[in-house]
Amino acid sequence: MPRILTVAAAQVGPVHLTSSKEETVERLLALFNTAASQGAQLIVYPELTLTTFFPRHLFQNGDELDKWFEKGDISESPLLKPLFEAAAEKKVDFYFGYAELTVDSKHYNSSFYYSAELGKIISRYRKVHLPGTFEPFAKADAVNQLEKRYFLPGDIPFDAFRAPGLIKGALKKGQEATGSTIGKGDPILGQLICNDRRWPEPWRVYGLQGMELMLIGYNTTSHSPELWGSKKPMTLDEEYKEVMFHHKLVMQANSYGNSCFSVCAARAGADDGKWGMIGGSCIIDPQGHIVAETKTDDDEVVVAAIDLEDCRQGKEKIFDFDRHRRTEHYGLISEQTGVKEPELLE
Ligand code: CDT
Repeated sequence: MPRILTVAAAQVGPVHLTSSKEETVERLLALFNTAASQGAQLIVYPELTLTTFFPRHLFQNGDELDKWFEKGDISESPLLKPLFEAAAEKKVDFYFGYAELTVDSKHYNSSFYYSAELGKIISRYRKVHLPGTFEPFAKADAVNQLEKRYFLPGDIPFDAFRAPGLIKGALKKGQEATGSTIGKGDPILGQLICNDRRWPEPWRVYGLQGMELMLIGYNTTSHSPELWGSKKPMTLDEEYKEVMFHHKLVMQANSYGNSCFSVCAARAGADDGKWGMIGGSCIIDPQGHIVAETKTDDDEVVVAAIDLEDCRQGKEKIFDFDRHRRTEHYGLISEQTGVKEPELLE
């Protein structure tokens, strides 16, 4: 049975150090209206959507740092009120990445999922894989990524969740007829943030919960030789292409390997005219094909109607986990963090 819904990636172009959060929210509303006018029922915004990618800069702890964060419960934020209102009025769900400062002063790189049907946030997530370094690089012109300094690793499990109201005729609890309920209910969603997408483990944990649609926001710098570690010297243009290649590689491969759709949205372009970040916001199908993709590094929306029934082929054949996975061989994945090489030969 078809289970069709229309999804969108809302890519956000440059946001400068001097940009106010209010002017950024105006842009997010314009993207919202464009996506909604094209029938989007679910919009994915980027990671740290409200500000420039501040972890590239060194700030002192305290007010200088905390001004980049949203304090307390984001659902009460006056700043985001217009977006919550638009979503409630137009009946559009959205995923949103932001810097979270909890009431007990913990800093996280977070996202949430707002359900228009229920009129509230129904799922929260905090980025688990924090890239970069704690200390800035000594080299004066290095591009830093101080996420380990500014954020705690996420403490929320990779919990898949169902979002109501997106698919007509979705099977509900208590309506089960004979036969399996698998692939018949409301869509099963997962959330990740940026660097998480490069790690197969979280995808698989979601995949094992039947996840059908992964939502991801990202800020991916196109020039960061200290962190990307390319062996051969590259021009800026070559670097951009290489970073874009790896972005699509992990999105396509992990969507394929878990037989799910995915939607990812970039904070793209050159913040302050100099800090390059890739675009490449896209919607990917369970066979790993890109079905829609942005063409610029600016504010841009892509929209596609997807049929979650298309997840069934992979989930029931080549990636039927129940029949094919061999967990007796996977122990190291959860027991060991770093690499232990076999002993040297005589
Ligand atoms: N924001 C974020 O996680 N960015 C990382 C950059 C890695 S280090 C240059 C990413 O994986 O895209």
